Order: sequence, then structure tokens, then C-alpha cells
Amino acid sequence: MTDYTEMWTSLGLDVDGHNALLAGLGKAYTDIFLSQKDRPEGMKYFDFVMSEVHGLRIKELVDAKAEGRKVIGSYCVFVPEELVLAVDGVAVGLCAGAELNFEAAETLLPRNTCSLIKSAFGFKLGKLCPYVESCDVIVGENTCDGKKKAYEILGPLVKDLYVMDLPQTKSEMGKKLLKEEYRKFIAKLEHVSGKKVTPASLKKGIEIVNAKRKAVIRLATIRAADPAPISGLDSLLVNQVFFHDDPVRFTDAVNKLCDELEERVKHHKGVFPKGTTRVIVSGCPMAVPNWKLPMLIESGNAVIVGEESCVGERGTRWLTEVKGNTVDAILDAITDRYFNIDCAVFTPNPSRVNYVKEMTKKLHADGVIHYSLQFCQPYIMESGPVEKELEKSGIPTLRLETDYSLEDAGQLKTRLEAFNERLKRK
Ligand code: BJ8
Repeated sequence: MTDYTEMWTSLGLDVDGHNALLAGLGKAYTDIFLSQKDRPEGMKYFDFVMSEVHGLRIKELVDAKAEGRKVIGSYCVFVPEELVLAVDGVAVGLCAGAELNFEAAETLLPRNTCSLIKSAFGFKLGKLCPYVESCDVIVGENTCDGKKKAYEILGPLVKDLYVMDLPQTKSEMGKKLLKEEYRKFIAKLEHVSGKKVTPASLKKGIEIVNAKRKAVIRLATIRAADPAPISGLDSLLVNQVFFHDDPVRFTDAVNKLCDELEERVKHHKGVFPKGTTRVIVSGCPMAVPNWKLPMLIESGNAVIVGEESCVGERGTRWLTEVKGNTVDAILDAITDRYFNIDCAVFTPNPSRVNYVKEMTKKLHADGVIHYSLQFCQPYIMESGPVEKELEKSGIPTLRLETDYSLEDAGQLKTRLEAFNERLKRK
């Protein structure tokens, strides 16, 4: 194994704390992922990526920076990767999926802040995320109130925090605001990179990101088969790696995995027996290494066949359609694409529940598990009406609220078992 201590030290990480984090992560990964039966061969690539997620991938970022490329980090799928690629930058998702250093985070944030935000602070304050430390710019976004206010506190702690405003309604004014914000973001990217965004560079960025999206959409479609050719845990992992890996290499690996899964489907080969209870998980995003709920669901004789989440279909299901040959026209197409995202920060937000219904049908799911992080107002508030609408349509729904700790694992398990029984009786 390569020793990256020098690189981590030069990035300013707390090397001892970081080693402890990697040891914990390695153990969790072995227990949760490597213990699964009949995993597709193609998952070996993702096992490798995960084993090097703070090693080789960070070295690639450091090398990219040495070549003059800029690393742009973000916490939200509203930050267009196409624009970062158009200035030859590298886009990375930032660590926010582990219960780490929350005591330090709670010295700056109220206790009743969601785990995702606390985690981002825990990583930063503990100097434990090499992605954050590699970033030339971190992009924040005015989505939920928690993030909006947290960025005010994060700003002085990082090198360059750039906050993008976002609309809260799907109106014409909202779309105009989004386009204007993307225009300002282009100016920021041009300023930090010293490179000009052109129609050609934008088209190239769109092509790369669309190919990546098409690959994960292909994966999502294959999961309609019964028996399920891949576990929900492994599919989630692919969607998590989406935010960290080199986009072209990632696309290739997902397509190879899909080739293998299509063969499995042809031969009726699955990771769970045919007829296993099938569920969709809908709600808050699950950032690496937030694997708690999928692990509990799949260890309880149910298989997850889709994620209605920003780390899942909400983040990837729309492509950017290139129309026009000017930066302004292409920016319209990019805005159109991102304006579809039905995050719960929008009011009203009917397309989200409609899509959950559509997913349930096309993936032949028996029920939906609505997942909210504790203290996440947008998703918790939306979960009631979503449950009501789904149940009205004959889709059994279980609403769960949890955090990153394992303290409630027993309680969750009991509720999942009861839900599974209900689905079996359906
Ligand atoms: S587009 S879902 S990635 S904002 S869990 S921090 S909402 S209190 S993550 Fe999100 Fe963009 Fe929306 Fe998607 Fe706030 Fe809730 Fe915490 Fe959340």
C-alpha cells in the first residue's frame, strides 16, 4: 500500500485523526460491502476507488493543481459540474456523511442541526477531509436554512467560499434567478482559473457529464429486474462515487458494470432471491459513508431497487440538452436542466412525489421508505404529504427520521421488520 502521509501532512490534515478515520472506514466497508454475497465483478473497481478515496484520488487532485487546474468542491447537486469542466477544473463532492467530530461542530452550530451539516463542519474542524483541504474554491448554496446560515460560519474557516443564491419556487422569476447565479458562477470560475468559458468548452463539459449521467440512468433502469442483479447498497455506492471519481473513468466503469448486470438479468441471476420484497428509498441525500439505513434494510430481507435522492435519481435523471451555439444559449439549456431538480426546499414541490410514484411503478417496488435526517425541516415537512399521497395511490410508505449514529439501529430494525411484514401481506 502506498504511504500518503507526506501528501496528507502537506494538505494540513491531522494525520493521526485521519488514520483513525480511515481504519474505521475500512472496517465498516469490509463489514457492510465485502460481506455481501454474489456481488458483481464490476464492483471491484468501486472497492478499489473506495480503498483509495483519500489516497490516489487526492494525489490526482494534487497533480491536477500542479498543472494549474482548479479544484472546486460543493455540497449540492445544484452546482453544475459542466461549468467547472468548462474551465478545465475538477469538481468534487465534499465529505459530509459521517458522525465525526460533532462535539467540535456543536461549538459553532446549534445541536439541532442535521447530521449532514454537522458532518461537514466536523470534517473541516478536525482537518480530516483531504477534499476540503485540496479545494481552491468551495461552493455553498442558499438551499435550506441550515445550510444557508452554516455557510456564514464556514466562510472564515476555508480558503475561498463562494455562495450561490438559489430560487425557492419553480416560477419564471425563479428560473431567471438561477440563470443569473450560474452566469455569476461562470465569472467566478473564469476569475480563479484564468480561463474563458466558450461554447466549445461548455459543450465538452456537458458531453462528459451527460455520459456519466447516462451510465447511472442505465444502472437505475437495470434494477427493474427481479431478481435484482445488484444490491441497493452497491448501487448507492456507485451513486456516491459519482461525486468523487474522475468523470470519464467513472462512466467507463459504470458501463462495464451495466454490461455485466445485463448478462445477469438475461440469466435470471440476482443478489437476492426472486420475489424478495422491493423498496424505494426517498428523501435526504446519503453522502459517503452514510450506509446505515440501506444496510439495515437489506440485512432484513428486502432489496432497495431505487433511490429518489440527490445521491440517486434526483441528482442524475435529467440530461443537459445542448441547444444553441452561444454561451448564453447553452447556459439556458443548463439552467433548464438544473431547474428540474425537485429538492424539498422548493415550494410547492409536486413533481417529487409524482416521480416517486413513477419510480415505484417502473421498478416494480412494493413500498417506499421515506428517509429524513433529524432536524431537516424541508424533507421532514414534506414527508407527511408525500406519505399521504403515496398511500392514497396504494403505495405503502414508511416514514423514518434518523441521524448518522448507530444508537437507533435496533429501533429502526423493528420498524423495518414490521413494514416488511406489511409489504408481504400486500
Ligand atoms: S438539491 S437535497 S443536495 S440542498 S439534510 S443540509 S436539506 S437540513 S442536502 Fe440537498 Fe441540494 Fe436539496 Fe439535494 Fe438541509 Fe436537510 Fe440537512 Fe440537506
